[in-house]
Amino acid sequence: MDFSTYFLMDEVAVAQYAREKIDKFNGNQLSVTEIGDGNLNYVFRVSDGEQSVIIKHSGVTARISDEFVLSTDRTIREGRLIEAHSRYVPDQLPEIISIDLVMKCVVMEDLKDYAILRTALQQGDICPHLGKSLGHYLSETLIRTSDFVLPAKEKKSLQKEMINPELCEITEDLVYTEPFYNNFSRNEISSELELFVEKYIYGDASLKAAVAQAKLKFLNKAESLIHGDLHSGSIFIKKDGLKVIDPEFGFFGPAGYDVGNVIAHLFFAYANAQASGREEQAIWLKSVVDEILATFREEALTILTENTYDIALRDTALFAAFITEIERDAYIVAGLELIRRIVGLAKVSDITQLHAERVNTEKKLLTFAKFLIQHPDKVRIYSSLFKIYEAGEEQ
Ligand code: SR1
Ligand code: MG
Repeated sequence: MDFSTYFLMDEVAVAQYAREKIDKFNGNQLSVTEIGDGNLNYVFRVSDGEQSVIIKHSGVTARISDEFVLSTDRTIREGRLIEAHSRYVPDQLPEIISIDLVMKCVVMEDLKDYAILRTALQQGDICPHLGKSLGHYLSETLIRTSDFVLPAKEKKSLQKEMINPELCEITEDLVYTEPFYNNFSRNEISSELELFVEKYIYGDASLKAAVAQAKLKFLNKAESLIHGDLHSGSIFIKKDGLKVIDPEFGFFGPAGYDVGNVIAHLFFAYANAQASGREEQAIWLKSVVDEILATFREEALTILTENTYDIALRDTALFAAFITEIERDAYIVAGLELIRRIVGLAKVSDITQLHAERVNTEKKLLTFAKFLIQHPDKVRIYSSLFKIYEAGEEQ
């Protein structure tokens, strides 16, 4: 096989690639398994029985559907983004071993000692460090890549490298547009949910007006280098740490996008725990969301206070306003993410695996999501986001 021209590799090709290109395998006998469960790319685990690596590789269309035709460079960008974020949180990202510009693949550390957060949560796991670890990841990656800390020219040069129009377009369509209109074929709801969605989502003009404002922000606000798809399948955990993977949707966008995504997926996990009778875990999940937000706020303020390099931006009131605005954006994004995963393409198993409780859970989450999108400024009246969720009605 010739690896000097791009082709879409299968397991056999990846084995030969690894034998030829990865020093530590040195021509050894290798086993290769495709283990990806994402929507876009292929993920191969390569092992010689003792050591293993992950090879992430992209095709010319998305794995989920050929209707998404995408540049294979997305994997290169993803590798570079992991390297960029690794400057701040090296322990919370996989080590990048090599990036192949021709074969459009990234060789990285195999996180075999870690579990996927979504799977672990569905199995009932409790992971005490989760809130602090995620708050730390979010503050380090989002605040240190903002204009306060990253020198303007450096930020603009990284922005050029991280520009991501194709995958941003997927987000613009799937998160900010399609779930709010009944004429998109990629939306899919059960017949029991139809009337509710027709009336309260497709039929709500003021909701659409709030979403329009949020979409404009996503299109315009080049605030921080964001992950862009921070759901519980992109987070790997173990007893004493976590690693964040898969930032293929990353670009310089609104910092609140990542914070809001994490919150939404913890609500999915909470709803799953509640519907499945895992009360202790549900109580713990509430504290995780509070801890993420508290840690984010505290660490963001410290980073801004200690590292704002531009004298003209060194203003305590500005720091506080900046963080408050990120939180506000995050509430709105959490609402959008909840709606798009219930109404639009790319559902989450936390919800699809529910049976009798599914429709009521979906309605409750949709009602909560609408509140977040339409009334982000009212959130601070409540001691916790869960109080709003539990209230269960439009406020
Ligand atoms: C076509 S990709 C569908 C979704 O999967 C990813 O997880 C992103 O959230 C994207 O919107
Ligand atoms: Mg992904």
